[in-house]
Amino acid sequence: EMRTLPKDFIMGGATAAYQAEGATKLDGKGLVAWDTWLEEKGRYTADPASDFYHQYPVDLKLCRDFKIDSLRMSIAWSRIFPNGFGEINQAGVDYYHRVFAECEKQGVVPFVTIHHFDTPKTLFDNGDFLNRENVEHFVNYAKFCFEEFKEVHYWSTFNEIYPVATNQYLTGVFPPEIKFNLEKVVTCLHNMMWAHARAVNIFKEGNYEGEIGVVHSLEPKYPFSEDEKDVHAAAKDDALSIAFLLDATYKGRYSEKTMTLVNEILAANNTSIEFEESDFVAMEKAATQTDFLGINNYQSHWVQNYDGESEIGFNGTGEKGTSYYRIKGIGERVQREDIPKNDWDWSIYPEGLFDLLIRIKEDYPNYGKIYITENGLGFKDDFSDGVIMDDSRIEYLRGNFNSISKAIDAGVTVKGYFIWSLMDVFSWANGYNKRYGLFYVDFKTQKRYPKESAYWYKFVSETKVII
Ligand code: BGP
Repeated sequence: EMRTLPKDFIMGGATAAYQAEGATKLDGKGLVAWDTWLEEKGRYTADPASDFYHQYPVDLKLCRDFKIDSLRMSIAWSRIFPNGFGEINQAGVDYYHRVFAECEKQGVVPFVTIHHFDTPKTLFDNGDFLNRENVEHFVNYAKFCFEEFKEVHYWSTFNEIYPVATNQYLTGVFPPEIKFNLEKVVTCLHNMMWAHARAVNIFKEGNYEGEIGVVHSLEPKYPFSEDEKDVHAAAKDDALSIAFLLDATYKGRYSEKTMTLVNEILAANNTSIEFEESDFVAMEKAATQTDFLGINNYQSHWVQNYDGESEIGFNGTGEKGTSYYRIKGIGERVQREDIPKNDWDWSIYPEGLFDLLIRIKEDYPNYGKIYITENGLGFKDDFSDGVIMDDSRIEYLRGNFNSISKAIDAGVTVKGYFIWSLMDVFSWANGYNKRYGLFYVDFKTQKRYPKESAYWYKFVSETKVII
């Protein structure tokens, strides 16, 4: 028997400014660290990406035609404030008003992320979120957005705080390429959660219309075996990557259990952390008035005990089997042979999403409501004469939708889903061969082609039956 979704369940598509817009230097946009970093690497750049800067009417028309109710997108901070603060670039402000007007015209609801991996370069070079001055700049930028873009009624403060912290300071696959610095990781996590809280409080104090939340990347961590040491390794990985952020979001401080594990990780890396007590005042206030949790979930991990030095193998090319992940003081993430993976070694395990949703309901009963803000399958899609038969993506989606449907039946409030991604976009650390879109993008001509999955998605959106 086929499962269903609630009638009012939102079916959306997700994008991010830097990955979709292109036009990285057009109309007064300020630089981001990625611009220079990618040029130096020489592998690929984010120009023109999917040219959303010019193609947004085409993409929004596709949303309408394929029954995509909502577009998750982000505002590029450096289009508005080229230097991160101070002088305003009116062309950038006007651009987003045009995009939102087009959303309105096509009946597509914008879900807007304020920060999606693209801090203006001046602030990034000055320490990004390790520097508490930049928290002030972020909060002012967020406030500017609430005041200016009244046509937006769904706001996310940040996209994926944990990947920001770890890709920048643990695995080093994002600029500034710092590796294994756990002190910076935890500082970044905390400062961003404090910044998030302050933005939420401003939104609520200002009585702006709509909902505000945060988007966390949440990838369940299971022990690889029942061995006590593996159980402990998984608990530590979970504490840093999941509990730390959910505690901050919904309790406004870190629970003793979480901090014991996080302190153990820090101690193993010869460091420690102290927080400013006053930060928790803003965080506790925000915890009671956060409207929703955005969940990005692609995969799950199995963790075993690891006693050696930290070492990372990052698969950014889609050469299957090239990744490894071993972190001193945490553990080693290992593949389970019986669980399928994509070419980038990401496990395909829809049960993980179900477990995660249940866990949130149990551990954070004040979570409000959940939107799945990203989920999808990275795949080297086969393009033949305009036809893309992406059955593995459909199968992936079906599994995850079934998990969501089961979780809803078990009492979890999940109000919508945004597939990553609406159309093929630029992938930060993988470039252009890792495709996720419902719409195939020929990056040379910028022509869009609906994949088989787009027709599947349309059917599910219309009927709410998971076929
Ligand atoms: C999330 C990001 C997205 C997107 C996605 C897919 O971490 O929020 O911006 O990139 O992952 O990841 P990737 O492009 O690395 O496959």
